[in-house]
Amino acid sequence: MARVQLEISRRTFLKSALVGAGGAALAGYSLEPASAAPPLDTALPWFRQGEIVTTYNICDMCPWRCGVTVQTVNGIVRKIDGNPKDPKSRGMLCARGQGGVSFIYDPDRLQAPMVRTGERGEGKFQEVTWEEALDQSAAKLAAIRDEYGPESVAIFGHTGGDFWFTDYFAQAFGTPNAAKPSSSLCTTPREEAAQYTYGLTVGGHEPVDWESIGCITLIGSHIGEDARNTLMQDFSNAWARGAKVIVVDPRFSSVAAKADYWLPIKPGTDTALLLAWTNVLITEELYDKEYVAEWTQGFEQLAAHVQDYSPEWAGAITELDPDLIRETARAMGANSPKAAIVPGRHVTWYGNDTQRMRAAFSINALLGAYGREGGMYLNKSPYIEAYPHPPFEVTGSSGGCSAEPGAESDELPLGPSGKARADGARQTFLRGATAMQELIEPMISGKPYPIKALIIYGVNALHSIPNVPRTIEAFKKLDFILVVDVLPQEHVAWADVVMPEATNLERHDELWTVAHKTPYIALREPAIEPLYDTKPAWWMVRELGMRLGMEKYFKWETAEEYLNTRLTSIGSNLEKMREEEGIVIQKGKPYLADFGDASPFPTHSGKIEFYSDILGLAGLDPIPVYEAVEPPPDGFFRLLYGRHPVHTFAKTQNTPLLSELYPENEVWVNGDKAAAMGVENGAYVRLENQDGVLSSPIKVKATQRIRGDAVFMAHGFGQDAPGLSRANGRGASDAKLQTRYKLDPISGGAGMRVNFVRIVKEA
Ligand code: MGD
Ligand code: MGD
Ligand code: SF4
Repeated sequence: MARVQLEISRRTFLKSALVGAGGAALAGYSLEPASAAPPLDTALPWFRQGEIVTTYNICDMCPWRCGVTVQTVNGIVRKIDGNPKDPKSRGMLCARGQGGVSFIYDPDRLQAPMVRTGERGEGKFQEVTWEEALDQSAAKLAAIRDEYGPESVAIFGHTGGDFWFTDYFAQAFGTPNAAKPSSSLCTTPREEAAQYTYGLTVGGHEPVDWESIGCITLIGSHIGEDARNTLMQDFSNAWARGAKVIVVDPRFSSVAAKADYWLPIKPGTDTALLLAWTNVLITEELYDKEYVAEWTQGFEQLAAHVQDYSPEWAGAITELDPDLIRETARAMGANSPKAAIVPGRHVTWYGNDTQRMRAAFSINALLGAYGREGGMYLNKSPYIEAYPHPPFEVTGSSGGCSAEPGAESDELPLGPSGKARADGARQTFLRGATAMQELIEPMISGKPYPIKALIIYGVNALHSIPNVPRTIEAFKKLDFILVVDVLPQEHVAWADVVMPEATNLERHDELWTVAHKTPYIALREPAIEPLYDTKPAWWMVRELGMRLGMEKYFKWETAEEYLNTRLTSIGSNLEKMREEEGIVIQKGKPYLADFGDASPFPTHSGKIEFYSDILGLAGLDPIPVYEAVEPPPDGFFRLLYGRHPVHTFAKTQNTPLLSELYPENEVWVNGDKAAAMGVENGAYVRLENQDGVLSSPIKVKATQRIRGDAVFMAHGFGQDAPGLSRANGRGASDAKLQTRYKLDPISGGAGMRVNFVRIVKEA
């Protein structure tokens, strides 16, 4: 891939002293913002230098979104703390949340709107006024809409403000092709599995009833490295209380070190383990018989299905001791109903992921956990009305390309959700469920219909979507690319127009409404004025909408007006939200008992479905079946990847404080394997994948904490973006080694653990 640079010729006046000094990417880091702030009296600590102004916000350092309080003195953000009233943060933050101040004052930030002057990918831009950037973008979008229809504009969105582009603007503009990586590259299989099993989604906040859980099972979910604040608190409390912990992971993760049982499973074989656990729970009668009789259907079929799936059968497949399989099933059964397999979050692994998740959810039902104290509670959404805009052109979820009327296609089966959905058998439809990676191909081939323009809002497109060369091919073919970001990330170099956004601490946003045990609504309000010449997303979509003839959707002129209108429906407004410390908490209905005689499970049968007629009718397995995954070729390891505690995806590697804590990633290699290959701990190697793609150099962590058939690396490094003065060229990228993915036929999720690497020693 050609190395990109970000060259900016400036012709607009910028307020920033740093920009005035001449460069977009200045070396060094100062907590002082670039805007004209009053000189600081360094003899005094910050909290004595002026009035402390507290505002309420939602952390945007990762998608978990803890509620925070922000303390500002003389227009400078000094401290972010967890909002004690917020059900997610409860007054605490993780390291990345604490890094939020240094994220907004990163001097590498995008500072003004820009238009491309060189070739796409060269990274050559000229700064322009907002008028020019908006006029140019609107003219391009209008021309493409008029010639090819609104569906020919795709929108990729993530991060805290994605609602404005991916939901509001997309629906008003009329494109169904809006997608979020947090769906088909992350959670879609579990959401689909939950709907086929319970008729309910898992939702953004996994409903594990941590307060009194007795047995926690984690499958490929590594709390502590996956550093979601609330989960770390909940897990620690449950562990300190003496809850049993079972961890299934080919790697001895941080949480495995706290477990009663660690099952170092052969990668890709989890469904076999789950079926064997089901077998033990049923044959040893450890399941909750009353619950199963009252709330489930298909038990007889399930029992017949798993009768041959003994621990010995699974032991041969998973390379786990059959006695350990039996013992762990018994530990779950002994704690029923206060026992659950935690749903996990990033579950797009091997392309058979919905069935694996269904096998896990069936076990939770056998344990009688769903809707029971100490198991899994039932999430409830908070009550608040939507903004009363006229009906949108496109509503509900995007069907991606397969949503085109009459465009059901075997070649491109999976807009949102695969075959079952194409057969019209789905009960609900999630907008975010469009399979992002499936929108790339139509940009190249024009089939089943062309996608000609792409808006990328807060998505790190060259680090989050597998098969990077294909994405670049698509970038080359598109007629127009608009990027809205805060940093000069790698994909920014491919934009025609760049719009720099104000960060979460500099803007209002849509309300954060969280389905939860205690449903709640949280506020994001600015702590300071936007730095540089940046603007919030709500303003950008309104300005674009007005230029595109969409005035009827933008009767509100400011975010405050929009938010106040919504808040009126719960008898509140922005001022009252502030008095309530930024959070309104409502009452939930977490347990079955809260529903009286009614069923909380909106499936066809009104029961939890071990056997899914809908999947069966669509020609898919009605009960999960184990399917072997392709093994690594000789001399290759399976490439596993995941989170590092102080970084989020590929977005914080340049954040000054976080970069200092962990500047580059390492590749975990089994110690015996490393020794046999003559590779030393700490040595730099390259990884070459099955398609001959070679990584940048990466340091070896030789350790007995990983099996011999896989290697592991933290996601998000190996960036080729010269505008990122700290992250550029550090470590290696997992995404670039993922030239392949396997599509889940039910959810449209992209299984990314199907790539293999060999170790190439550096000369
Ligand atoms: P990030 O790297 O966090 O990941 O996919 P992404 O959300 O694309 O990218 C966020 C982007 O938003 C960055 O470009 C950042 O600079 C920008 N940004 C930050 N703050 C703001 C803001 O306030 N406004 C705007 N406009 N932009 C902002 C995550 C996705 O990736 C997910 S959810 C998962 S679980 C998958 N994980 C994963 C993996 O582990 N490995 C590989 N190889 N691919 C993966 N893809 C998926
Ligand atoms: P991963 O980080 O992908 O997923 O967090 P998780 O859902 O916990 O974790 C991968 C784990 O699965 C690793 O421990 C790996 O060894 C193991 N594994 C690999 N293959 C297999 C297998 O075949 N079977 C089993 N049983 N295990 C396997 C993702 C979550 O993290 C998400 S989606 C988000 S949005 C948040 N992002 C985030 C972040 O960016 N940074 C930090 N620090 N925390 C985060 N928390 C959240
Ligand atoms: Fe912020 Fe950490 Fe909470 Fe994520 S888990 S929202 S980074 S405090």
